[in-house]
Amino acid sequence: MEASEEKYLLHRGLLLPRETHTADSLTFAHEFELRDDDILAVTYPKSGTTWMQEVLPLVLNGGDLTPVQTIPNWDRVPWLEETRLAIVAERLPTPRALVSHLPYHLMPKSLDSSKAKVIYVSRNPKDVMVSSYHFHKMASFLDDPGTFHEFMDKFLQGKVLFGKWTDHVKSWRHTELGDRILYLTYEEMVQDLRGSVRRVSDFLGRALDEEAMERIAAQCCFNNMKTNCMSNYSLVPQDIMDNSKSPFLRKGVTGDWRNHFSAEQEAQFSAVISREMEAEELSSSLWCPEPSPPAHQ
Ligand code: PPS
Repeated sequence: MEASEEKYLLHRGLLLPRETHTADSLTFAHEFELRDDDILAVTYPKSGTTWMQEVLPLVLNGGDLTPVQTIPNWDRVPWLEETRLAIVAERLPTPRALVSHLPYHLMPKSLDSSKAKVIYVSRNPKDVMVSSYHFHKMASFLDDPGTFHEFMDKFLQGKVLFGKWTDHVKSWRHTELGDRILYLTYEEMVQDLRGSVRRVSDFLGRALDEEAMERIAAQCCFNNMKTNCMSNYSLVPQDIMDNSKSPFLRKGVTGDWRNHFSAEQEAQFSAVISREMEAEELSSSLWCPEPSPPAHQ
């Protein structure tokens, strides 16, 4: 089944939800003047965006909880490509933190000409797909996902939001950004949140004492974010995002794909992803992170 025109905008070959994207918002993003001290967290959808919208303001404010307790995530760390940016851009504090789902080649020119920094967060594509499948059930501005298998076919063909996962990850592995880009994985954030926050603060040159680090890690843990109405999308009207169908902060774990994929589906999925990542020099553990299985059952 093709994506509905009513719900999606086609932008440079990518499907984007009309609910939050317009031709104007995409032009605004394209022409956006990034500043040297801007920070952009980039993700393929369902890879840790909301998490970074929590982590970044805390790191940039030395662990002050005020922004994450008083400003909804979409205004506190807005999406580069969404309509809200034009509304809130002028009042963003400096240094500005933004998020984006765009591939590298659709970044504004100012990314190259500025010294803005990028944090690229990736997640195991099987868990990305599972998270996205449930998200499609609760978000009325997206097409119904159909069966899990139908959704898997669409995901592998890139007939989903922001196109193919493999294209996105590859585009951000080959940039001219040098030491201006930090690669993080959702899996390492789950495994060691404090260590991940430390990597972010070191990358951004923000010294944080142990107490601030502790406060940030506590604020950003799944259970806390799940109850933070500024971060859990409960402020969005239910007819747009229905948390009773599937909460936006759903499980927050690694490896949930095991509860969804049959052995055949897993084999088919992995074969396609491996083939498309074949030319990458990276080992599969880097682009397809998987926590080690327990030593014994
Ligand atoms: S979106 O729609 O692209 O902005 O979604 P995104 O925020 O990238 O991804 C949503 C998934 O991230 C999980 N999440 C977290 N996991 C662990 N800890 C914390 N603090 C956290 N915050 C968000 C969220 O639960 C979604 O994953 P699933 O697997 O569906 O639970």
